[in-house]
Amino acid sequence: MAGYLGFGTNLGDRKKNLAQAVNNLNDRPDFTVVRTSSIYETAPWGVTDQPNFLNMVAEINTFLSPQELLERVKKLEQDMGREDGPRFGPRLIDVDILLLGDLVVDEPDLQVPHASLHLRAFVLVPLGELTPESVHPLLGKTIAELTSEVNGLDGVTALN
Ligand code: PH2
Ligand code: MG
Ligand code: MG
Repeated sequence: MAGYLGFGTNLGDRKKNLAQAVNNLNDRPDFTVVRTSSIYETAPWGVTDQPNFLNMVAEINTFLSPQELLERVKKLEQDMGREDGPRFGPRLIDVDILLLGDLVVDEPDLQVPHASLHLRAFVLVPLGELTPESVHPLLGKTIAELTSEVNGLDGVTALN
């Protein structure tokens, strides 16, 4: 199934953290990273008194179930040395499941589409670069439409 993962980092060597996360995920037969968006420098959202983030989105293909995928990304975050911190606070690497085809998952530890996807310019801009016509299965709007309605687009700048 085709899906989209969001990556964020605002601690350490941020570019290296993104590259390491993508390479590590790709390193398995049951999982492929098909393509990645540009990398964006983004103003911190939620808790504003912290360093800027780098954010990007990857299109993936996998036969893993949503829960297996969640376990995989949580393990990756831990293997890379992410430590627990405050909600919305600084992080070495954050990998969020954004979309999994048309699937809707609503479990205590996993919501797909990601519950805040439509509120975050730092997610919508890179996601829209890859798949502007994908429709949010709960909101019935395309990623391009959601992007045109979101606040904070001025805080999202492509690198290069
Ligand atoms: N992640 C958060 C909180 N705030 N802000 C930006 N710009 N990028 C993020 O990835 C981010 C954030 C919690 O996951
Ligand atoms: Mg997150
Ligand atoms: Mg997360």
